[in-house]
Amino acid sequence: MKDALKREMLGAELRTEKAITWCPGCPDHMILESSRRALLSLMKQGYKREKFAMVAGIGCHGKIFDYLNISGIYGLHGRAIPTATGMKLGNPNLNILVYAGDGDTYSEGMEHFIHACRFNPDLTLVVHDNQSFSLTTGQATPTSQKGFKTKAEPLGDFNKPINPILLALSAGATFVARCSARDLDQTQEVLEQAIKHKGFSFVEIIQDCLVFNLDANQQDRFLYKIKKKKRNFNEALRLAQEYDYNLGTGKIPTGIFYQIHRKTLDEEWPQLIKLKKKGIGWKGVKR
Ligand SMILES: Cc1ncc(C[n+]2csc(CCOP(=O)(O)OP(=O)(O)O)c2C)c(N)n1
Repeated sequence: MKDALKREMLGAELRTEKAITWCPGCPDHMILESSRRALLSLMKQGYKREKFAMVAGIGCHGKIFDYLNISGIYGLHGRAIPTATGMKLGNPNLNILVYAGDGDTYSEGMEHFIHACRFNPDLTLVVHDNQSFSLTTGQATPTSQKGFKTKAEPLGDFNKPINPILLALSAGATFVARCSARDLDQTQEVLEQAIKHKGFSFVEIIQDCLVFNLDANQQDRFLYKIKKKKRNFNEALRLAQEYDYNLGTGKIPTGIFYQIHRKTLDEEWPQLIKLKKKGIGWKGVKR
């Protein structure tokens, strides 16, 4: 009885009983906390807990699946987005969050990322971008800074990093934002807006890896918040180019770069529109 009560209380706070095994001080803790606060705030605004679901990728970031108390699926490395798209098509009434790493999203899962920007499924993608494949002990990802030395790249990564904000904009994403994990208030606010957005919302969260990419820790002085306003596409493109993901150079704008309305994947599908209106999932089961 005591245990059941404890579980119920943890559930109400969206926490679980699992011991958190992220490194002390890892910004993944902060992404968990800003997500928890965003969901609790949305629940106060009328969102139902049982309508939230998540898919997590594989990596340090993916452990958020064990700590945030909502339903979902632990995905495969690189395949969190298609898994979430399937969930959304199965039950168009869910609000689905996808938690993925930069390795997960921009390396193994790059094609899914680009097509999600194009197809516009009504999902929220949260990328924990620590500029390294951290769970596998720190190899370079597509956003690692040029020259990043690792055990696998002892001479330094010779590739130029991609710019995920620029990529998402050019692929047609309808909501594009960047936050710093350490800014819990801004991250909470942006996550709420992203979840409310009808369509594919992409939230890139800059975070440190305290163990494998120490250079990525020195970025705070470059961060600044962009004005909250409706921005046209060219203005968003210009802002996106202020930071090229090579560390120690340029300003790093944070906030919502761009938001536009376009029909979502499920709005393009008449069968799904019907199910959505009835509030039921694929098999006619009331949810
Ligand atoms: C298909 C597949 N490829 C590779 C792996 C090995 N793998 C597991 S975690 C991981 C690194 C994850 O890096 P990232 O997505 O950046 O997340 P982080 O650990 O930095 O949070 C890799 C390469 C795997 N599990 N499955």
